[in-house]
Amino acid sequence: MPKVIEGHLNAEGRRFAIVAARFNSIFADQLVGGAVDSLVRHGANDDDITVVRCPGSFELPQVAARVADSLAVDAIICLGVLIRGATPHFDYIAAEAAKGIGALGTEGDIPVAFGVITCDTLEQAIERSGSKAGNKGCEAALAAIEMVNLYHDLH
Ligand code: RBF
Repeated sequence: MPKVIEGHLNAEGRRFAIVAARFNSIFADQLVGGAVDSLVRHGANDDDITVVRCPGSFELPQVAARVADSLAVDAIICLGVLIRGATPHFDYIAAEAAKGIGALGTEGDIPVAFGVITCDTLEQAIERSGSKAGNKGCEAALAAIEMVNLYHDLH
């Protein structure tokens, strides 16, 4: 049998920051609720979860970088909702968010989860923020829990 190293899903005693964009807040708030619920149901303490709000998904990497420097947390969960409009703006913001959040996770010491949904339609946003396609905030929180434990085991 090969040796397998993988993080488990126990969030007990871990500290998390959720950095969430306010844009498209009907959906963004649902992602925040899903992420908090997921963390608490996996053992995290309410007091160990800090939610930081920023204007839009473009700002997520900027804020998350400062959160990584200033708050003593084990992982950061970035949440945002991008809905495609008539202009290419969506693509610029999505690229900046993905690149910046990815770089922070690669270059920093703690895992940074990418819970930004990129939707072509309002219906897709509804589906991904707590209906047919689940809640992507929940899924990002699970990824963060797993990564915290994985990094712990890899030490
Ligand atoms: N932020 C989002 O999180 N989701 C969006 O769908 C979104 N669409 C935008 C569309 C336009 C035309 C503009 C100007 C901004 C949009 N933003 C969106 C906000 C963006 O992430 C950022 O907060 C602002 O550009 C200010 O830096």
